[in-house]
Amino acid sequence: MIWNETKECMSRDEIRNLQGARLKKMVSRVYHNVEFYRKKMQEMGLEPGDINSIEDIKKLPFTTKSDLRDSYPFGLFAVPQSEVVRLHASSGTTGKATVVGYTRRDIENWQECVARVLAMAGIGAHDKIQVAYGYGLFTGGLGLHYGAENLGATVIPMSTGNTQKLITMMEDFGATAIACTPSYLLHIAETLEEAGRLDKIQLKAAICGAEPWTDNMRNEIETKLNLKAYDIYGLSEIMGPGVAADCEYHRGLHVYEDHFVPEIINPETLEPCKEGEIGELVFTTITKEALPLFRYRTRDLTSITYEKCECGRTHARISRFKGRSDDMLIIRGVNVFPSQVESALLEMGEVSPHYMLIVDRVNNLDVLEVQVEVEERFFSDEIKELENLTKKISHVLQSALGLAVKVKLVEPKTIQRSEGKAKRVIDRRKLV
Ligand code: DLL
Repeated sequence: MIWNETKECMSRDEIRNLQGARLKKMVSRVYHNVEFYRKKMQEMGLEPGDINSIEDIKKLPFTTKSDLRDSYPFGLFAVPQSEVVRLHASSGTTGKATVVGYTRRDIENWQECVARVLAMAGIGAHDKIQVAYGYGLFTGGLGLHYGAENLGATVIPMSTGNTQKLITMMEDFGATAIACTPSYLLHIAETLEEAGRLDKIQLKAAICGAEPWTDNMRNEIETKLNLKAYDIYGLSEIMGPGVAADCEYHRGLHVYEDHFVPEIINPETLEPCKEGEIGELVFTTITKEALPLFRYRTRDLTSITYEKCECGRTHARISRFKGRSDDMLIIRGVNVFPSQVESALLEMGEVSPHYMLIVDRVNNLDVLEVQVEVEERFFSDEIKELENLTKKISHVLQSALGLAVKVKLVEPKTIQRSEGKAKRVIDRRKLV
């Protein structure tokens, strides 16, 4: 398959013309099929006929995660349910998931984008790739899986959770590539090192993403495992993994602009940022059928360049992420909002609303500790009661967050109070 020449090396004019034509069609379809957007456009005095070129994208309304949450589960879908072939979901601030849907064509486009990412990393039909992102509602596992199959590679669908088995299969099957979060890959590397088995593996490429990581972390991964590590970005609302990825030059992530139109805005003023200036990344989907979104505010902070890359690709590139403009934490690839912890704790009724999230990286794995204040009596009574409450809270939080959590109960007034905004999170992870 010739990914490069046909789709990734168009001139800037060709890209903009293609985007304009696709945007025009998309806006008209959405106006007729999605009440939410029709109303928004009507309020702004906007009609589909007002969108004629890519420059007109600025006339469209923004979409936020809370718009998706408010229309839970399918309110923003633009096709009848019979055309939806897959659903995925990611966690949201109030415990309700954000639901995303795909038509058959959406899945085809998704697997093509992921196949491009893998091809850019030098992976092909002769490779065996272990997919060690979580399978299920999270888009990581199945997203990488279908992309790799589309490319013709041999997929080993590991999912997460059993590092020893993963390592055994990596050796026995002779895996040549792996896809997982960068922190998990470092953990795998350390486990291999401790077992003295680093020389037994044949990995040559790693496709890492779903959480922020730095070039230092990339160097560490590459040196320890003797492979090349590539950055893959995406978010479920827009598609999942494969919205953007980097090439062998690592000069930013190429955005698949034939499907997603990126903009960088100032998150306060909502005005566009200049090329190279850091701001919030916003995406408009121009080919999505089931869940097309106008100007979706990702909250991810980055900058953009439209210069052609040394590799020859012409799509816009975004720099590695500088953080988020909201308070979402990403722990082992799972999105965690402090407010989710709060509502889960408060629903239990037995604990005070004073809590603190402490995130750390132990043996390269992110660990979340939740400290919760409980009544004095728990410390004077039988130790059993304290243990039972700890277990109960761990259980409640694990099911609310979809993540194992260490719970530490503390005495009243231990957690620092604040008169202004409460500080709920201590993030001790240093991105090495
Ligand atoms: O994390 C999709 C994905 C799966 C991407 C596997 C890459 C690999 P969500 O769970 O919806 O989707 O989380 C999306 O994760 O807005 C970013 O804040 C963060 N994120 C994803 N990739 C990267 C990356 C998947 N390469 C949120 N670098 C996004 C930094 C990333 N942050």
